[in-house]
Amino acid sequence: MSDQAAKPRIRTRPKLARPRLHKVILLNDDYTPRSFVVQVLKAEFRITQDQAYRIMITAHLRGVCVVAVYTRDIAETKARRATDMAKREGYPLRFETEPET
Ligand code: TYC
Repeated sequence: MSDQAAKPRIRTRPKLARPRLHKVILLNDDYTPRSFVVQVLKAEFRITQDQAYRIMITAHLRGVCVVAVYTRDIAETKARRATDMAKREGYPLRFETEPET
């Protein structure tokens, strides 16, 4: 048998854990108009009118709705931009982020 036959296969590149994803969560409030919530969702997240409406109405009825999941940086940036967009118009609409379990 050849000396080179049974080379152990050594993993030289350790497996990296995938970065944890973070949810962007839309919070309901009593003041922001429904149409404005839909407008913000469409502007900041790549979703259709229909998807935006469903997300808005879910938050309206249940108090919160997950909009999408991203890596932490992107989730935080989108939540901040969407919340700021509402703030500039004087609405209390809020988006928060939370790590996925
Ligand atoms: N509850 C608001 C209203 O009745 C509409 C609304 C929906 C606001 C979803 C925020 O995340 C929200 N005008």
